[in-house]
Amino acid sequence: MTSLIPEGCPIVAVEDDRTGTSLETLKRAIMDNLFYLQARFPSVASRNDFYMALSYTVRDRLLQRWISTAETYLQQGSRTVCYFSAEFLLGPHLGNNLINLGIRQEVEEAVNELGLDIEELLNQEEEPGLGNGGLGRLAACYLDSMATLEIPSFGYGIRYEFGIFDQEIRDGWQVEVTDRWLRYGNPWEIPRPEVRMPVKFGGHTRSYTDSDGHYRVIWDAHHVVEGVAYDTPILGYRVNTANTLRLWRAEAVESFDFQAFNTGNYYGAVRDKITSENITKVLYPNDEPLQGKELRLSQQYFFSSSSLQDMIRIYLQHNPDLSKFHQKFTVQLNDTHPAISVAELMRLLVDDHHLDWNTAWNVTQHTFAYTNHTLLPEALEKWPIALFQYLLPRHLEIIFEINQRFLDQVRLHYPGQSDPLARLSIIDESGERYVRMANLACVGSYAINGVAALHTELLKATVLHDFYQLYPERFSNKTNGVTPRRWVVLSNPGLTGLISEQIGDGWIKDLDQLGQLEPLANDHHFRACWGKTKHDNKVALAEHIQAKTGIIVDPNSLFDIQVKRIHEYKRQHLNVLHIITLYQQIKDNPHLDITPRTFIFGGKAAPGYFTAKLMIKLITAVGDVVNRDPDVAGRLKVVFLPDYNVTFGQRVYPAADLSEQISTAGLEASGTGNMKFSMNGALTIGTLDGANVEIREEVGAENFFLFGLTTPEVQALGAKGYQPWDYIQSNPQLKRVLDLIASGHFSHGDTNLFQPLLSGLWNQDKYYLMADYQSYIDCQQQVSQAYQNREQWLAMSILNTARMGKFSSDRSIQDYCRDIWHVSPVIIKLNGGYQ
Ligand code: Z15
Repeated sequence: MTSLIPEGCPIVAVEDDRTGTSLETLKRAIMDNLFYLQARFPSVASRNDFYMALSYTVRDRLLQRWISTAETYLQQGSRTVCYFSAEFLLGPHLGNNLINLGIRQEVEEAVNELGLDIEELLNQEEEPGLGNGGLGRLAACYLDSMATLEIPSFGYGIRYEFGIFDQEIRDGWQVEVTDRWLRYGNPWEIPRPEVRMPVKFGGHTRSYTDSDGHYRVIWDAHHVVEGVAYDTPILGYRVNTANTLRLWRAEAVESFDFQAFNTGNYYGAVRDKITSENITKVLYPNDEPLQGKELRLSQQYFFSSSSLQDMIRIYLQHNPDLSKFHQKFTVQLNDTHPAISVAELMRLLVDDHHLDWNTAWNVTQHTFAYTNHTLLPEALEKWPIALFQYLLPRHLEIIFEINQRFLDQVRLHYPGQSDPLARLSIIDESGERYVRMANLACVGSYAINGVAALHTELLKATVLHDFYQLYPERFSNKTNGVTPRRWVVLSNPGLTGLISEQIGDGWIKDLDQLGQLEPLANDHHFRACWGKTKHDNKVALAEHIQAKTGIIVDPNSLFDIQVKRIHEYKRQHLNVLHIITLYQQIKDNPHLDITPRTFIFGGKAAPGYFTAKLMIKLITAVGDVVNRDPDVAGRLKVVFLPDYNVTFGQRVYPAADLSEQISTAGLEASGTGNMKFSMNGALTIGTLDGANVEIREEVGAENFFLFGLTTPEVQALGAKGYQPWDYIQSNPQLKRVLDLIASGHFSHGDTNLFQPLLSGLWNQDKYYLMADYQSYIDCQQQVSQAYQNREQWLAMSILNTARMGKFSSDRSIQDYCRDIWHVSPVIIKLNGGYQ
C-alpha cells in the first residue's frame, strides 16, 4: 500500500486527537474544534457551536475510514455500484454515525464531563431533507446497507439548497416554510471545488464528416452550467467502509462567452449567474409527482450529466478503453428521474469520446438498471417534445435514433401489428408528442425491477406489460427494506437493549436472528419487559406531543398511528371516517365501553395538491371537536403532528401500537413505513397492498389485521362500474358519518368547507373508501378487542418484531448485488491516521 506520507517523514502522534476515542482525547478534540473551527470559547459558545464542534470530532473519526476506503477502491479497481437518485432523505447524521462507529457511550460521557447534554446536541442538527418520502428514504437506507455490507458504491444526486419545506399548521391548514437547512453550515459535507463538470443546455446541433470519414455531431449549447461536487461520507455499521454520497450544486460559468453575450450588460451577466444557480435551489415537493416543469427536467439532466462525466473521468484514470466501462460500473436508476442518463451516456460516448454507435449502445445497455416505484398513471413521467427540443436538442436526436433502432426490433417481433409498436415507442404520439421516460429507461437497461412482489406482478401485467412480453428476462422483484441501524438501534435504544440482552447483538447486521425471539413470545416475564419498553416510548412521545401541540394524551390508550405523505390513495380520510364513527357511537351512548385510543397523524401534502391539504384540515377539524367534547371524556384523542420528517419518525415508530397501512389495494408500490412499525413491535391494520402482503406472510395472518378489497376485486368492481352510492345507501352508519361532516359539525357550521372531499366520495370515490368502509370498521373493532387482552397483544407484538428479518435493507441490497449488479464486498483495512 502506498503511504500518503513522504518517505522519511516522521509520523507524529497527531492521529490520536483525530482518531482516538478515549474520554480524555474526545474531550480535548471537542474543545479543540470549538476553538479552531468555530472560533469560540465555552462561555460564549452557543449550543450550535458545541454541536458543530462535536460533529467535526465525529467526522474526523470517519475521515480515516473514508480515506482508507477510497484508496482501497482505487487500488483494487473494484466493480462499483452508482445509485442515481434525485432524492436522498438522509435524516440526521450525528446519532447514526455515533452508532455505526460504536462510540455513542464514550461520546456521551465526554460531553457530560464538558457540562453538556448529548440529547440537546443531537436535537440541534437540522436534518438534510433532500427528499419527499418513501423513494428518497429508501435511497438513504440503501446507502447505509451498501456501506455496512462493504459494497463499493457511490450515491449520486442533487445538493438542494432548500430541501423539503417545513410544515406549519395554522388554523388547521398546512403552511409551507422554506427549509434553510444550510443556514448554520453543514459539518458532514466536504466541498470539492476542484471536481466540476460542465453541463450544457439549449442551443443547436450541427454535423460534419471528419478527416477519417466519421459522421460527427457538435452541440452548440445556449449556455453552460457547472456541477460542483459536495461529498458526504456514509459509514457502515462497525466496519471500516465509508462510502461517498456525491451531491452536485450548480454554479454559473462566467467565462462562457461572457464578452460576446454580455458586453456592457453587467446586469445580464449576473442574471445569467442566478439562472444557472437556480437549478439546485429547491427540491420539487411532490411525492408521486404530478408536475412537468422545465426546471425539473433541468435538475434531472444536470445531475445525470455531472455524475456520468465524473464516472468517466474516474474510469479513464486507469482504463483507456471506454468500451468496457460497464464492467467497472453499474448504475441503478431510482425511478425515471435520472432516466435521461441513457441518452446522456450515449452522447458522451459517441459525440465526446468517439465510440461508434453500436459499441456505445452495448456499453449503455449493460450499464443501467431501472427501478420502478409506482403504478399510478399520473406519476409516469413524460416530457413534451417541444421542451426537450428546446432544452436538450442533442438528446432528442439521440432518443429518436434509439427509438428507431428499437422499433425496428419490435417490428420483427410483432410483424404487421401497430398497436404494440405505438405502446412501446419511447415517443407518445397519441396527441401532443411526449418523450416517455419509463420507456427510455426500459429500453436502455439490462434489468428492470419493482419494489414488492405484488407491485412487480402488477407492473408485468399492466404498466410495463409490453416490455415484459418483449424482455421477460430483464424483470425481477426486489422487495424494499429499511435499515435496522437507524430504525431500531438509533431510534429505539430501549428495545435494542432488551433484544440484545436475550439474543446478543448479531441481529443488528443479520436481522433474521430476530427469529430467536419467537419462543420468548410465550414468556410472561419477557412480555412484561417488552410491554414496559413500549410504554416508556409512548410516555416519551406523549411528552413530545404535549410540548409541540399542547394536547395531552394518555400513554395507556392505544396509539393508532398513520404517518406518511398525505395522498388520497393512502386514504388518511378513511382513518378519519373511523374516528367519526367511534365519536358518534360515544355521542349515542356516552357510557359505551370502548378501548381508549390516541390517533396520531403526520405527513406533508404537496403544496399544489388541494385535496390533500383539505384532508389535513379535516383531521385537525375533527380533532378540535373530539378532543374537547366532554362526552368523549378523553377516551379518543386526535393529534396532527406538524412537520413529519425523519427525526420525528424516529420518535414515532417505537411508540406505536397500531400501524395504519390502508391504501387502496394495488396502489402503494411497497411502503416502507409499514416495515419500520412492525420492526418496533407495532401491529398492522392494512389492505393487501404493496409490501403489506409480504409482511403478513412473514408475521402470520393471525398477527396482522387485514381488511378491504383485494387488487383483483378492486379491478373487477371498477370494470363493472363502481357506484359509491350503493354502499352509502345501504349503510346508515356510513351515511350518518358523511352527513355529520356535511352538516358543518366540524367546521363551525360551514357546510361548504369539506364539500370537495365529500362530493368526491359520493360521486366517483376513485380510491374505493366507501367500498372498504365497513370492512375497515369491523377490523378496527377486532383491534380494539385484541388490545384488551394485553398478554395476547404483547405476544403478537413480539412475533411481529421476531419475524421482520426479511425487511432489513441488507436483504434487499444482497438481492440487488446477487441478481442485478454482480458486485461483491471489498474489505477495508484501517491504516491509522495518515498512513
Ligand atoms: C415515492 O416516494 C414513491 C414512488 C414514486 O413513484 C415517487 Cl415519485 C415517490 C414511493 C412509493 O409510493 C412507495 O410505495 C415505495 O415504498 C417507495 O416509493 C419506495 O420504493
